Amino acid sequence: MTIGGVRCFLTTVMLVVSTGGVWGSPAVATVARAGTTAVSPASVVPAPVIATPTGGVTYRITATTTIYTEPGSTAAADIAGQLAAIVRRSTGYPMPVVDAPSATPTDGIALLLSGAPTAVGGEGYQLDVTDASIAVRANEPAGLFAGVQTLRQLLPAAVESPTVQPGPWDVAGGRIVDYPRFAHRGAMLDVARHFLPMSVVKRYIDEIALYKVNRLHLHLSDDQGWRIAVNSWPNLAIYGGSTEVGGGTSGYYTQDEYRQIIAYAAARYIMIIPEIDMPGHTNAALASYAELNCDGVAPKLYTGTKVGFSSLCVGKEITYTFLDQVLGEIAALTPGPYLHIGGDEASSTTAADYATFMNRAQQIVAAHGKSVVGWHDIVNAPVLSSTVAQFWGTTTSNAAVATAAQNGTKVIMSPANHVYLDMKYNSRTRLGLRWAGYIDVQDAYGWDPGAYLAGVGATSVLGIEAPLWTETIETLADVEYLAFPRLPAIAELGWSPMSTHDWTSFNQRLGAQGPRWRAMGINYYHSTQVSWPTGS
Ligand code: TNX
Repeated sequence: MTIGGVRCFLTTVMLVVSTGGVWGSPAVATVARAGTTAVSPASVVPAPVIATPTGGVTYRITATTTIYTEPGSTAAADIAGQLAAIVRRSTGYPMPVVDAPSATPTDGIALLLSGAPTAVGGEGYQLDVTDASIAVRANEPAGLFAGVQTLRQLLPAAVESPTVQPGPWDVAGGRIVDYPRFAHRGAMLDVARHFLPMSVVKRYIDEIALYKVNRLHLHLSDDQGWRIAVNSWPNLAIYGGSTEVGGGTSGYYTQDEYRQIIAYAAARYIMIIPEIDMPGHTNAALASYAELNCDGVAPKLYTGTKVGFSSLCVGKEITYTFLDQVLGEIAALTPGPYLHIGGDEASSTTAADYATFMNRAQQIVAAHGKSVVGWHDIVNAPVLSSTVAQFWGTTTSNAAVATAAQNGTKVIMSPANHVYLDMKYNSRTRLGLRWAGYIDVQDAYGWDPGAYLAGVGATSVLGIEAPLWTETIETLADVEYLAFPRLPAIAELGWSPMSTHDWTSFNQRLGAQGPRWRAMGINYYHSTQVSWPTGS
């Protein structure tokens, strides 16, 4: 099979899967004991499209290794700087970053924007490891970044350690040619139910970037809190952001902090998608401004966990002034093309009001130059052709979503019973909820986003997203416990071709991440479904 002039080694992919015992398990077992042994290319998560090892060949990073980058590319230099920072900490080597002397460096690690197959597109890459050098080649910086995430996983797990480790630092020889299945590979953090400070968001960005996630959706407002400063409506953050579930001390991001989050994410090739949920899930806003309520009376701040009791006042014109000003400020702060306007569980808004409201809200977003993402409830209103629906149901058929998809609406797949990271793993899980069922790793991994929802084929699917709602989540450790190991499983569904989908091989590769997470200090859940190497 040929795509854009490049042979697609489907048979090779099948070989990788079926010979996982040769390239997978033994290497995984060795990593477990030493944490410093070269890792097989077959251990990477998400599974690469093609991974072809070169037997008996190893590249060793030493104190004299240089990182070469595409001359004149500040993006390549920045990516190299991030790689160097990780490798310097654990190896103690200087790892200088310099412009590549030629298009084919004969030593060191090269990050180059030339020579990649056209078929890997903007986010893919080719990675070659010989005994003399490593070369990551991509068409765009995003592809270089993805290739570097693969390279991190090819290095011994101890490379992620914050302190100097003994080494050696070997990378197994071979070639990887890799590119994503879906454009949208997302994670979502609900910073409204419990506020998560910028440091936690940045750390989560680092963690999801390693698995080639390229979208972070921030759920910035809900009944319990408003989490972003809006200059035209200052009480939203000052008053509406003053509490959270349980009533603890809370907060919000200043606009400067929000910009910092965007820049931090952008440097890791992650787009921020901000969500202001409406017309329901709006108690924090209604409590902050009496005039937004139909009866002109502001309700109290809310610290419980019920849903569906609040609604913006659809019949008042000030509601649309509010939308225009709030969404206008957020659009101006956000470089990405999307504004998420929620739209879920609007049970206190009539169907007719919901349609009226969503119609105007979509026009307002369009007037600010952005496209709407909405929870899939939005397809119950007329949608613009640019509006994207995020499916969060627990069934495999939804007539309204299927009809919308057939009319051209793109869908982000977030089936709650597979990807809701706030669901408990099992009845003994201390954190999380259970309304969509227990979700262990096999449930998170065992489905196909392109063939899941009846009438919504792969071409209608923009991608996949794993939301983490925070009714029961308060700290980074809580976030990590629910996200790992399920987030990497979901990330693989977004990136890897279905031809690589195989629980037995995935289980080995996922287990091999355990020592990495230990080195990174990630508080992951030791699911009994995963073959963790000894000691991880
Ligand atoms: C449903 S999913 C919600 C959220 C809750 C979540 C808890 C969706 C669009 N709405 O308001 O936080 O369940 O799992």
